[in-house]
Amino acid sequence: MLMPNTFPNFPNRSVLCLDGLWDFSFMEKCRDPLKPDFSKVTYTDRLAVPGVFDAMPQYAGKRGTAFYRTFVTTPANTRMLLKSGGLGMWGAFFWDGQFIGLQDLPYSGMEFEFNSGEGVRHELVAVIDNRFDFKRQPLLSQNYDYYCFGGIFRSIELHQLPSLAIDRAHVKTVSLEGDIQVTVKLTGELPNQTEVTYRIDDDEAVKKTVKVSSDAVTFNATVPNPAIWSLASPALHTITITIENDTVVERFGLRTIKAEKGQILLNGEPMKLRGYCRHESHPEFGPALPLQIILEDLQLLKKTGCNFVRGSHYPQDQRFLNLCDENGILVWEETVGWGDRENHLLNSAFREAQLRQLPWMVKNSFNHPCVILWGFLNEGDSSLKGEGRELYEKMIGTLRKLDNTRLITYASNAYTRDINFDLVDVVSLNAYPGWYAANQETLRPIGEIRPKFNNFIKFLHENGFDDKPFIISEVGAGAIYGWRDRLRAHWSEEYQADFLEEVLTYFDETPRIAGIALWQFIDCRTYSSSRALMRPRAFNNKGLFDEYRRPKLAFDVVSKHFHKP
Ligand code: ADA
Repeated sequence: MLMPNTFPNFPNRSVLCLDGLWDFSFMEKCRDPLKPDFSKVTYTDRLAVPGVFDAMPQYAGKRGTAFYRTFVTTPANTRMLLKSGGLGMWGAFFWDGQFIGLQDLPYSGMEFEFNSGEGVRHELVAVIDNRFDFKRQPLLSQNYDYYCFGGIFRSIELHQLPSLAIDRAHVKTVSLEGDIQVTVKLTGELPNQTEVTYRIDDDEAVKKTVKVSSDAVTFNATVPNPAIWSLASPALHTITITIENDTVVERFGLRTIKAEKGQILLNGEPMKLRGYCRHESHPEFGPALPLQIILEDLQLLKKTGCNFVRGSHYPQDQRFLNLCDENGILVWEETVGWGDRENHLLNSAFREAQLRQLPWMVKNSFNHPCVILWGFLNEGDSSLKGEGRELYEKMIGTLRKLDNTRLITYASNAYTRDINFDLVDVVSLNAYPGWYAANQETLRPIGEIRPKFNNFIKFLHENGFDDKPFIISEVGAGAIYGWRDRLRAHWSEEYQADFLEEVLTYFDETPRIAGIALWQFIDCRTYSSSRALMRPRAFNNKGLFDEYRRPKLAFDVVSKHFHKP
Protein backbone atom coordinates (compact mmCIF):
# COMPACT_ATOMS: atom_id res chain seq x y z
CA MET A 1 0.00 0.00 0.00
CA LEU A 2 1.39 3.42 -0.93
CA MET A 3 1.53 5.50 2.23
CA PRO A 4 0.83 9.23 2.22
CA ASN A 5 4.40 9.75 3.36
CA THR A 6 5.86 8.01 0.31
CA PHE A 7 9.36 7.98 1.86
CA PRO A 8 10.58 6.14 3.83
CA ASN A 9 8.71 3.22 2.39
CA PHE A 10 8.80 -0.30 3.88
CA PRO A 11 7.57 -2.54 1.06
CA ASN A 12 7.99 -5.86 2.90
CA ARG A 13 5.97 -4.88 5.93
CA SER A 14 2.32 -4.92 6.59
CA VAL A 15 1.48 -1.25 7.08
CA LEU A 16 -1.95 0.14 7.87
CA CYS A 17 -2.71 3.79 7.22
CA LEU A 18 -5.25 4.73 9.88
CA ASP A 19 -6.48 7.93 8.23
CA GLY A 20 -10.25 8.15 8.07
CA LEU A 21 -13.21 8.64 10.38
CA TRP A 22 -12.58 7.84 14.06
CA ASP A 23 -15.15 7.69 16.88
CA PHE A 24 -14.95 10.89 18.88
CA SER A 25 -15.81 12.20 22.31
CA PHE A 26 -15.02 15.54 23.91
CA MET A 27 -14.68 16.21 27.65
CA GLU A 28 -14.22 19.69 29.05
CA LYS A 29 -12.86 18.72 32.44
CA CYS A 30 -10.81 15.54 32.30
CA ARG A 31 -8.64 15.65 35.43
CA ASP A 32 -5.74 13.56 34.16
CA PRO A 33 -5.71 12.83 30.40
CA LEU A 34 -2.80 10.45 30.95
CA LYS A 35 -4.96 8.26 33.21
CA PRO A 36 -8.47 8.78 31.90
CA ASP A 37 -11.45 6.84 33.17
CA PHE A 38 -12.45 5.24 29.87
CA SER A 39 -15.70 3.95 31.37
CA LYS A 40 -16.92 7.58 31.43
CA VAL A 41 -16.16 8.18 27.76
CA THR A 42 -19.12 7.88 25.39
CA TYR A 43 -18.33 8.19 21.73
CA THR A 44 -21.07 10.42 20.39
CA ASP A 45 -19.49 11.69 17.21
CA ARG A 46 -17.13 10.79 14.39
CA LEU A 47 -14.30 13.04 13.24
CA ALA A 48 -11.65 12.98 10.56
CA VAL A 49 -8.06 11.90 11.15
CA PRO A 50 -6.00 13.87 10.25
CA GLY A 51 -8.07 16.81 11.43
CA VAL A 52 -8.44 19.35 14.21
CA PHE A 53 -11.59 19.18 16.32
CA ASP A 54 -11.50 22.82 17.42
CA ALA A 55 -11.80 24.13 13.88
CA MET A 56 -15.00 22.05 13.40
CA PRO A 57 -18.31 23.91 13.91
CA GLN A 58 -19.32 21.67 16.83
CA TYR A 59 -16.14 22.19 18.86
CA ALA A 60 -14.85 25.54 17.52
CA GLY A 61 -12.72 27.35 20.07
CA LYS A 62 -13.21 24.70 22.77
CA ARG A 63 -10.38 23.61 25.03
CA GLY A 64 -10.42 20.27 26.79
CA THR A 65 -9.72 16.58 26.19
CA ALA A 66 -10.68 14.75 23.03
CA PHE A 67 -10.91 10.99 22.67
CA TYR A 68 -10.40 9.55 19.20
CA ARG A 69 -11.05 5.81 18.80
CA THR A 70 -10.62 3.31 16.00
CA PHE A 71 -10.44 -0.48 15.72
CA VAL A 72 -7.72 -2.41 13.91
CA THR A 73 -7.00 -6.01 13.10
CA THR A 74 -3.48 -7.33 13.62
CA PRO A 75 -1.98 -10.74 14.34
CA ALA A 76 -1.61 -11.63 18.04
CA ASN A 77 1.64 -11.10 19.98
CA THR A 78 3.36 -9.17 17.22
CA ARG A 79 5.91 -6.37 17.39
CA MET A 80 4.10 -3.22 16.34
CA LEU A 81 5.13 0.36 15.61
CA LEU A 82 2.75 3.29 15.72
CA LYS A 83 3.99 6.25 13.68
CA SER A 84 2.17 9.48 14.32
CA GLY A 85 3.16 12.37 12.04
CA GLY A 86 2.29 15.20 14.41
CA LEU A 87 -0.47 16.41 16.69
CA GLY A 88 -1.38 19.17 19.09
CA MET A 89 -1.24 20.22 21.73
CA TRP A 90 -0.51 16.98 23.62
CA GLY A 91 -1.46 13.35 23.05
CA ALA A 92 -1.34 9.85 24.53
CA PHE A 93 -2.09 6.53 22.81
CA PHE A 94 -3.85 3.54 24.39
CA TRP A 95 -4.06 0.03 22.89
CA ASP A 96 -6.87 -2.10 24.34
CA GLY A 97 -6.92 0.34 27.25
CA GLN A 98 -3.16 0.07 27.91
CA PHE A 99 -0.92 3.11 27.57
CA ILE A 100 1.53 2.68 24.65
CA GLY A 101 2.97 6.12 23.94
CA LEU A 102 3.09 9.77 24.88
CA GLN A 103 3.22 12.29 22.04
CA ASP A 104 3.87 15.35 24.13
CA LEU A 105 5.98 17.20 21.55
CA PRO A 106 3.57 19.23 19.42
CA TYR A 107 4.03 18.88 15.64
CA SER A 108 6.89 16.37 16.08
CA GLY A 109 6.51 13.11 14.20
CA MET A 110 7.01 10.42 16.86
CA GLU A 111 6.98 6.60 16.97
CA PHE A 112 6.00 4.08 19.61
CA GLU A 113 6.82 0.39 19.72
CA PHE A 114 4.58 -2.08 21.53
CA ASN A 115 3.31 -5.65 21.37
CA SER A 116 -0.11 -6.36 19.86
CA GLY A 117 -0.97 -8.80 22.69
CA GLU A 118 -3.72 -11.43 22.64
CA GLY A 119 -6.45 -11.55 20.02
CA VAL A 120 -6.72 -9.95 16.61
CA ARG A 121 -9.20 -7.10 16.97
CA HIS A 122 -7.88 -4.16 18.95
CA GLU A 123 -9.06 -0.78 20.11
CA LEU A 124 -6.72 2.16 19.56
CA VAL A 125 -7.51 5.40 21.40
CA ALA A 126 -5.71 8.72 21.03
CA VAL A 127 -6.33 11.08 23.93
CA ILE A 128 -5.65 14.61 22.78
CA ASP A 129 -5.58 17.62 25.06
CA ASN A 130 -5.59 21.22 23.86
CA ARG A 131 -5.63 23.05 27.21
CA PHE A 132 -2.86 25.48 28.09
CA ASP A 133 -1.17 23.90 31.09
CA PHE A 134 2.54 24.49 31.47
CA LYS A 135 2.99 21.33 33.55
CA ARG A 136 1.56 19.09 30.86
CA GLN A 137 2.75 21.08 27.87
CA PRO A 138 5.66 23.44 28.55
CA LEU A 139 6.28 23.97 24.81
CA LEU A 140 3.14 25.99 24.05
CA SER A 141 1.88 29.11 25.79
CA GLN A 142 -1.08 31.40 25.41
CA ASN A 143 1.06 34.34 24.31
CA TYR A 144 2.36 32.49 21.21
CA ASP A 145 1.28 34.37 18.11
CA TYR A 146 -0.39 31.43 16.35
CA TYR A 147 -3.50 29.51 17.28
CA CYS A 148 -2.70 26.31 19.17
CA PHE A 149 -5.17 23.82 17.71
CA GLY A 150 -6.20 20.48 19.15
CA GLY A 151 -6.27 17.35 17.04
CA ILE A 152 -4.32 14.86 15.00
CA PHE A 153 -2.60 17.02 12.42
CA ARG A 154 -0.97 14.36 10.28
CA SER A 155 -1.32 10.71 9.25
CA ILE A 156 -1.03 7.77 11.60
CA GLU A 157 0.51 4.50 10.42
CA LEU A 158 0.66 1.13 12.11
CA HIS A 159 3.55 -1.14 11.11
CA GLN A 160 4.09 -4.84 11.90
CA LEU A 161 7.79 -5.16 12.64
CA PRO A 162 10.00 -8.19 11.99
CA SER A 163 12.26 -9.27 14.86
CA LEU A 164 15.12 -7.29 13.29
CA ALA A 165 13.72 -4.08 11.80
CA ILE A 166 15.14 -1.11 9.94
CA ASP A 167 14.38 2.14 11.70
CA ARG A 168 15.70 4.64 9.15
CA ALA A 169 18.54 4.80 6.64
CA HIS A 170 20.17 8.24 6.57
CA VAL A 171 22.12 9.23 3.48
CA LYS A 172 24.93 11.81 3.56
CA THR A 173 26.47 13.35 0.46
CA VAL A 174 30.23 12.77 0.65
CA SER A 175 31.00 14.23 -2.77
CA LEU A 176 28.99 15.69 -5.60
CA GLU A 177 30.50 12.99 -7.83
CA GLY A 178 28.06 10.58 -6.22
CA ASP A 179 29.86 9.29 -3.11
CA ILE A 180 27.48 8.79 -0.23
CA GLN A 181 27.63 7.46 3.30
CA VAL A 182 24.63 5.46 4.49
CA THR A 183 23.79 4.82 8.13
CA VAL A 184 21.05 2.29 8.76
CA LYS A 185 19.61 2.29 12.25
CA LEU A 186 18.19 -1.02 13.40
CA THR A 187 15.82 -2.08 16.17
CA GLY A 188 15.00 -5.45 17.71
CA GLU A 189 17.28 -8.47 17.92
CA LEU A 190 20.62 -7.11 16.80
CA PRO A 191 23.32 -9.41 15.42
CA ASN A 192 27.07 -8.51 15.61
CA GLN A 193 27.25 -8.38 11.87
CA THR A 194 24.80 -8.66 9.06
CA GLU A 195 24.44 -8.79 5.32
CA VAL A 196 23.15 -5.63 3.65
CA THR A 197 21.75 -5.60 0.14
CA TYR A 198 21.29 -2.20 -1.44
CA ARG A 199 20.29 -0.91 -4.78
CA ILE A 200 20.55 2.71 -5.88
CA ASP A 201 17.84 3.86 -8.28
CA ASP A 202 17.34 1.02 -10.78
CA ASP A 203 20.93 -0.14 -10.71
CA GLU A 204 22.05 -3.66 -9.81
CA ALA A 205 21.85 -4.80 -6.21
CA VAL A 206 25.09 -4.80 -4.19
CA LYS A 207 25.70 -7.12 -1.23
CA LYS A 208 27.98 -6.32 1.69
CA THR A 209 28.68 -7.83 5.07
CA VAL A 210 28.84 -5.11 7.67
CA LYS A 211 29.46 -4.84 11.41
CA VAL A 212 26.62 -3.68 13.62
CA SER A 213 28.00 -1.11 15.99
CA SER A 214 25.71 0.07 18.77
CA ASP A 215 22.41 -0.08 16.90
CA ALA A 216 23.46 0.85 13.36
CA VAL A 217 25.41 -0.20 10.30
CA THR A 218 27.29 2.29 8.17
CA PHE A 219 28.65 1.82 4.67
CA ASN A 220 29.86 3.91 1.75
CA ALA A 221 28.35 3.64 -1.70
CA THR A 222 28.50 5.38 -5.05
CA VAL A 223 25.50 6.59 -6.99
CA PRO A 224 25.87 5.04 -10.46
CA ASN A 225 24.50 7.94 -12.51
CA PRO A 226 24.82 10.86 -10.15
CA ALA A 227 22.65 13.91 -10.78
CA ILE A 228 23.13 16.84 -8.43
CA TRP A 229 20.17 18.34 -6.55
CA SER A 230 19.97 22.05 -7.34
CA LEU A 231 17.29 24.72 -7.47
CA ALA A 232 17.09 24.65 -11.24
CA SER A 233 17.19 20.89 -11.43
CA PRO A 234 16.22 19.19 -8.17
CA ALA A 235 17.29 15.65 -9.09
CA LEU A 236 16.48 12.92 -6.59
CA HIS A 237 17.79 9.39 -6.10
CA THR A 238 16.46 6.43 -4.19
CA ILE A 239 18.21 3.71 -2.25
CA THR A 240 16.53 0.40 -1.44
CA ILE A 241 18.12 -1.43 1.47
CA THR A 242 17.35 -4.94 2.68
CA ILE A 243 18.59 -6.42 5.95
CA GLU A 244 17.24 -9.87 6.80
CA ASN A 245 13.45 -9.65 6.25
CA ASP A 246 13.06 -5.89 6.27
CA THR A 247 13.44 -3.46 3.38
CA VAL A 248 13.39 0.32 3.33
CA VAL A 249 13.28 2.68 0.36
CA GLU A 250 14.64 6.14 1.10
CA ARG A 251 14.87 9.13 -1.21
CA PHE A 252 17.76 11.60 -1.11
CA GLY A 253 19.54 14.29 -3.10
CA LEU A 254 23.21 14.93 -3.78
CA ARG A 255 23.99 18.42 -2.62
CA THR A 256 26.24 20.33 -0.24
CA ILE A 257 25.53 23.40 1.84
CA LYS A 258 28.18 25.61 3.45
CA ALA A 259 28.61 29.00 5.08
CA GLU A 260 31.73 30.85 3.99
CA LYS A 261 32.87 34.46 4.00
CA GLY A 262 29.42 35.74 4.83
CA GLN A 263 27.78 33.75 2.06
CA ILE A 264 25.67 30.65 1.77
CA LEU A 265 27.04 28.18 -0.77
CA LEU A 266 24.78 25.59 -2.36
CA ASN A 267 26.93 23.00 -4.14
CA GLY A 268 29.86 25.40 -3.79
CA GLU A 269 28.05 28.32 -5.46
CA PRO A 270 27.08 31.45 -3.50
CA MET A 271 23.37 32.11 -3.53
CA LYS A 272 20.76 34.36 -1.94
CA LEU A 273 17.79 32.90 -0.11
CA ARG A 274 14.57 34.63 -1.11
CA GLY A 275 11.34 33.61 0.47
CA TYR A 276 8.85 33.58 3.29
CA CYS A 277 8.09 32.30 6.70
CA ARG A 278 5.18 29.90 6.36
CA HIS A 279 2.72 28.65 8.93
CA GLU A 280 0.85 25.41 8.29
CA SER A 281 -2.54 27.00 8.65
CA HIS A 282 -6.00 27.24 7.15
CA PRO A 283 -9.19 28.61 8.70
CA GLU A 284 -11.05 25.35 8.19
CA PHE A 285 -8.31 22.75 8.59
CA GLY A 286 -5.97 24.46 11.06
CA PRO A 287 -2.57 22.81 10.59
CA ALA A 288 -4.10 19.56 9.26
CA LEU A 289 -3.71 20.71 5.67
CA PRO A 290 -5.13 18.57 2.88
CA LEU A 291 -2.53 17.64 0.28
CA GLN A 292 -4.23 19.89 -2.25
CA ILE A 293 -3.68 22.98 -0.07
CA ILE A 294 -0.02 22.06 0.45
CA LEU A 295 0.36 21.69 -3.29
CA GLU A 296 -1.41 25.00 -3.85
CA ASP A 297 1.07 26.65 -1.45
CA LEU A 298 3.95 25.15 -3.40
CA GLN A 299 2.57 26.49 -6.67
CA LEU A 300 2.11 29.96 -5.19
CA LEU A 301 5.62 29.93 -3.73
CA LYS A 302 7.04 29.04 -7.14
CA LYS A 303 4.88 31.66 -8.82
CA THR A 304 6.38 34.47 -6.75
CA GLY A 305 9.88 33.30 -7.65
CA CYS A 306 10.78 32.31 -4.13
CA ASN A 307 13.50 29.72 -3.44
CA PHE A 308 13.28 29.51 0.34
CA VAL A 309 10.79 28.82 3.12
CA ARG A 310 11.33 29.22 6.82
CA GLY A 311 9.02 26.59 8.33
CA SER A 312 7.83 28.68 11.24
CA HIS A 313 7.61 27.69 14.04
CA TYR A 314 7.64 23.89 14.29
CA PRO A 315 8.78 20.63 12.66
CA GLN A 316 7.24 20.42 9.22
CA ASP A 317 4.73 18.15 7.54
CA GLN A 318 6.81 15.57 5.67
CA ARG A 319 4.55 15.92 2.63
CA PHE A 320 5.51 19.58 2.37
CA LEU A 321 9.21 18.71 2.57
CA ASN A 322 8.75 16.03 -0.09
CA LEU A 323 7.27 18.66 -2.40
CA CYS A 324 10.09 21.11 -1.62
CA ASP A 325 12.57 18.34 -2.51
CA GLU A 326 10.79 17.84 -5.81
CA ASN A 327 10.44 21.54 -6.61
CA GLY A 328 13.83 22.90 -5.59
CA ILE A 329 12.75 25.04 -2.64
CA LEU A 330 15.17 25.36 0.27
CA VAL A 331 13.84 25.03 3.80
CA TRP A 332 14.75 26.16 7.30
CA GLU A 333 13.15 23.71 9.71
CA GLU A 334 12.84 24.54 13.39
CA THR A 335 11.51 23.14 16.63
CA VAL A 336 8.67 24.67 18.66
CA GLY A 337 9.47 27.82 20.61
CA TRP A 338 8.12 31.35 20.55
CA GLY A 339 9.41 34.40 22.37
CA ASP A 340 10.32 32.38 25.45
CA ARG A 341 11.73 34.46 28.30
CA GLU A 342 13.75 33.62 31.39
CA ASN A 343 10.84 31.91 33.20
CA HIS A 344 10.73 29.32 30.39
CA LEU A 345 14.36 29.18 29.35
CA LEU A 346 15.51 28.37 32.89
CA ASN A 347 12.71 25.90 33.59
CA SER A 348 13.92 22.28 33.62
CA ALA A 349 10.78 20.77 32.04
CA PHE A 350 10.91 23.35 29.24
CA ARG A 351 14.62 22.73 28.63
CA GLU A 352 14.16 18.97 28.61
CA ALA A 353 11.28 19.18 26.11
CA GLN A 354 13.24 21.62 23.94
CA LEU A 355 16.19 19.25 23.69
CA ARG A 356 14.00 16.19 23.13
CA GLN A 357 12.47 17.74 20.01
CA LEU A 358 15.80 17.84 18.18
CA PRO A 359 16.46 14.12 17.54
CA TRP A 360 12.92 13.62 16.19
CA MET A 361 13.20 16.56 13.81
CA VAL A 362 16.60 15.46 12.52
CA LYS A 363 15.58 11.82 12.23
CA ASN A 364 12.42 12.63 10.28
CA SER A 365 13.93 15.16 7.91
CA PHE A 366 17.53 14.04 7.49
CA ASN A 367 17.13 12.79 3.93
CA HIS A 368 15.43 15.90 2.54
CA PRO A 369 17.91 17.79 0.37
CA CYS A 370 15.59 20.81 0.65
CA VAL A 371 16.36 21.22 4.36
CA ILE A 372 19.54 23.27 4.66
CA LEU A 373 19.11 25.00 8.02
CA TRP A 374 18.16 23.75 11.47
CA GLY A 375 16.62 26.32 13.79
CA PHE A 376 15.11 26.45 17.28
CA LEU A 377 13.76 28.85 19.94
CA ASN A 378 12.25 31.51 17.71
CA GLU A 379 12.80 34.86 19.43
CA GLY A 380 13.86 33.22 22.68
CA ASP A 381 15.69 35.57 25.02
CA SER A 382 19.13 35.19 23.49
CA SER A 383 20.55 38.02 25.60
CA LEU A 384 20.42 35.90 28.74
CA LYS A 385 23.79 34.96 30.24
CA GLY A 386 24.53 31.89 32.39
CA GLU A 387 21.91 29.16 32.09
CA GLY A 388 20.21 31.03 29.26
CA ARG A 389 23.28 30.87 27.06
CA GLU A 390 23.91 27.34 28.26
CA LEU A 391 20.59 26.22 26.74
CA TYR A 392 21.64 27.70 23.38
CA GLU A 393 24.98 25.88 23.65
CA LYS A 394 23.20 22.60 24.41
CA MET A 395 20.70 22.95 21.58
CA ILE A 396 23.45 23.73 19.09
CA GLY A 397 25.79 21.05 20.45
CA THR A 398 23.01 18.46 20.18
CA LEU A 399 22.17 19.47 16.62
CA ARG A 400 25.81 19.32 15.55
CA LYS A 401 26.15 15.81 16.96
CA LEU A 402 23.00 14.64 15.22
CA ASP A 403 23.88 16.18 11.86
CA ASN A 404 27.14 17.77 10.78
CA THR A 405 25.99 18.38 7.20
CA ARG A 406 23.65 21.33 7.70
CA LEU A 407 23.83 24.90 8.92
CA ILE A 408 22.56 25.95 12.32
CA THR A 409 20.77 29.15 13.21
CA TYR A 410 17.98 30.60 15.34
CA ALA A 411 15.78 33.62 14.72
CA SER A 412 16.86 36.33 17.14
CA ASN A 413 14.99 39.47 18.03
CA ALA A 414 17.53 40.51 20.65
CA TYR A 415 19.23 42.67 18.00
CA THR A 416 22.54 44.05 19.33
CA ARG A 417 21.90 42.59 22.81
CA ASP A 418 22.19 39.02 21.50
CA ILE A 419 25.08 37.10 23.09
CA ASN A 420 24.94 33.80 21.17
CA PHE A 421 25.83 34.69 17.58
CA ASP A 422 29.31 33.23 18.06
CA LEU A 423 27.71 29.76 18.35
CA VAL A 424 25.82 29.62 15.04
CA ASP A 425 26.75 29.17 11.37
CA VAL A 426 24.25 31.76 10.19
CA VAL A 427 23.08 34.88 12.04
CA SER A 428 19.34 35.47 11.68
CA LEU A 429 17.40 38.51 12.78
CA ASN A 430 13.68 39.16 13.09
CA ALA A 431 12.91 42.88 13.00
CA TYR A 432 9.90 45.04 12.25
CA PRO A 433 11.13 48.58 11.58
CA GLY A 434 8.41 50.58 9.83
CA TRP A 435 5.68 48.37 11.26
CA TYR A 436 6.02 48.32 15.05
CA ALA A 437 7.49 51.72 14.45
CA ALA A 438 9.88 53.48 16.79
CA ASN A 439 8.18 56.76 15.91
CA GLN A 440 4.47 56.30 16.50
CA GLU A 441 3.44 59.69 15.16
CA THR A 442 4.66 59.25 11.59
CA LEU A 443 2.34 58.21 8.80
CA ARG A 444 4.02 55.41 6.80
CA PRO A 445 7.34 55.19 8.70
CA ILE A 446 9.11 53.36 5.87
CA GLY A 447 12.24 55.41 6.51
CA GLU A 448 12.95 53.29 9.60
CA ILE A 449 13.78 50.17 7.58
CA ARG A 450 17.29 50.86 6.27
CA PRO A 451 18.85 52.38 9.42
CA LYS A 452 17.64 49.47 11.54
CA PHE A 453 19.31 46.82 9.38
CA ASN A 454 22.37 48.94 8.55
CA ASN A 455 23.01 49.42 12.24
CA PHE A 456 22.81 45.67 12.78
CA ILE A 457 25.27 45.01 9.94
CA LYS A 458 27.62 47.50 11.60
CA PHE A 459 27.23 45.63 14.89
CA LEU A 460 28.10 42.32 13.17
CA HIS A 461 31.19 43.92 11.66
CA GLU A 462 32.33 45.47 14.94
CA ASN A 463 31.95 42.15 16.72
CA GLY A 464 33.98 40.15 14.22
CA PHE A 465 31.07 38.31 12.58
CA ASP A 466 31.75 39.36 8.98
CA ASP A 467 32.29 35.73 7.99
CA LYS A 468 28.89 34.59 9.16
CA PRO A 469 26.10 34.84 6.60
CA PHE A 470 23.30 37.12 7.79
CA ILE A 471 19.65 36.38 7.05
CA ILE A 472 16.67 38.60 7.74
CA SER A 473 14.51 35.82 9.13
CA GLU A 474 11.40 37.99 9.57
CA VAL A 475 10.30 41.40 8.38
CA GLY A 476 6.82 42.42 7.34
CA ALA A 477 3.77 44.62 7.52
CA GLY A 478 0.12 43.73 8.04
CA ALA A 479 -2.52 44.26 5.37
CA ILE A 480 -6.17 43.38 5.61
CA TYR A 481 -7.18 41.66 2.39
CA GLY A 482 -9.28 44.04 0.32
CA TRP A 483 -8.57 47.09 2.48
CA ARG A 484 -7.53 49.94 0.15
CA ASP A 485 -6.84 53.36 1.57
CA ARG A 486 -6.10 56.74 0.03
CA LEU A 487 -3.69 57.43 2.90
CA ARG A 488 -1.84 54.22 2.03
CA ALA A 489 -1.57 53.80 5.82
CA HIS A 490 -0.96 50.90 8.25
CA TRP A 491 -3.21 47.85 7.53
CA SER A 492 -3.84 48.86 3.92
CA GLU A 493 -2.72 46.65 1.05
CA GLU A 494 -0.97 49.73 -0.33
CA TYR A 495 1.19 50.17 2.75
CA GLN A 496 2.25 46.52 2.73
CA ALA A 497 3.14 46.77 -0.97
CA ASP A 498 5.16 49.99 -0.49
CA PHE A 499 6.83 48.58 2.62
CA LEU A 500 7.91 45.37 0.85
CA GLU A 501 9.10 47.34 -2.17
CA GLU A 502 11.47 49.24 0.13
CA VAL A 503 12.58 46.10 2.03
CA LEU A 504 13.31 44.16 -1.15
CA THR A 505 15.02 47.06 -2.91
CA TYR A 506 17.28 47.38 0.14
CA PHE A 507 17.85 43.61 0.18
CA ASP A 508 18.78 43.59 -3.53
CA GLU A 509 21.23 46.44 -2.96
CA THR A 510 22.93 44.95 0.10
CA PRO A 511 25.30 42.08 -0.65
CA ARG A 512 25.98 41.57 3.08
CA ILE A 513 22.49 40.04 3.47
CA ALA A 514 22.55 36.38 2.40
CA GLY A 515 18.84 35.77 2.60
CA ILE A 516 15.41 36.99 3.52
CA ALA A 517 12.27 35.29 4.80
CA LEU A 518 9.39 37.75 4.65
CA TRP A 519 6.84 37.55 7.41
CA GLN A 520 4.70 35.88 6.16
CA PHE A 521 3.35 33.70 3.36
CA ILE A 522 -0.32 33.54 4.38
CA ASP A 523 -2.45 35.19 7.05
CA CYS A 524 -3.08 32.81 9.91
CA ARG A 525 -5.35 32.53 12.90
CA THR A 526 -3.86 33.66 16.18
CA TYR A 527 -4.92 34.88 19.63
CA SER A 528 -8.57 34.34 20.48
CA SER A 529 -8.60 36.66 23.52
CA SER A 530 -8.18 40.42 23.93
CA ARG A 531 -4.57 39.83 22.96
CA ALA A 532 -6.08 40.04 19.48
CA LEU A 533 -6.44 43.81 19.81
CA MET A 534 -3.14 44.05 17.93
CA ARG A 535 -4.38 41.40 15.50
CA PRO A 536 -7.53 42.50 13.64
CA ARG A 537 -9.92 39.57 12.90
CA ALA A 538 -7.80 37.53 15.39
CA PHE A 539 -5.48 36.77 12.48
CA ASN A 540 -1.85 37.67 11.95
CA ASN A 541 -2.46 39.68 8.78
CA LYS A 542 1.09 40.04 7.49
CA GLY A 543 0.54 37.42 4.79
CA LEU A 544 1.28 38.12 1.16
CA PHE A 545 -1.82 35.99 0.65
CA ASP A 546 -4.79 35.91 2.95
CA GLU A 547 -5.80 32.70 4.73
CA TYR A 548 -7.66 31.48 1.61
CA ARG A 549 -4.51 32.09 -0.44
CA ARG A 550 -5.91 35.16 -2.22
CA PRO A 551 -3.08 37.50 -3.29
CA LYS A 552 -2.79 40.99 -1.88
CA LEU A 553 -1.39 43.97 -3.78
CA ALA A 554 2.15 43.20 -2.62
CA PHE A 555 2.14 39.98 -4.63
CA ASP A 556 3.29 41.80 -7.78
CA VAL A 557 5.99 43.68 -5.85
CA VAL A 558 7.45 40.56 -4.29
CA SER A 559 7.24 38.56 -7.53
CA LYS A 560 9.07 41.32 -9.40
CA HIS A 561 11.96 41.25 -6.91
CA PHE A 562 12.15 37.50 -6.40
CA HIS A 563 12.13 36.82 -10.14
CA LYS A 564 15.21 38.98 -10.70
CA PRO A 565 18.15 36.81 -11.80
C1 ADA B 1 7.57 37.69 15.72
C2 ADA B 1 7.26 36.20 15.64
C3 ADA B 1 6.21 35.86 14.63
C4 ADA B 1 5.13 36.90 14.59
C5 ADA B 1 5.71 38.26 14.30
C6 ADA B 1 4.68 39.39 14.25
O1 ADA B 1 8.69 38.06 15.08
O2 ADA B 1 8.40 35.42 15.45
O3 ADA B 1 5.70 34.59 14.95
O4 ADA B 1 4.48 36.93 15.82
O5 ADA B 1 6.60 38.59 15.33
O6 ADA B 1 3.78 39.33 13.43
O7 ADA B 1 4.80 40.34 15.04
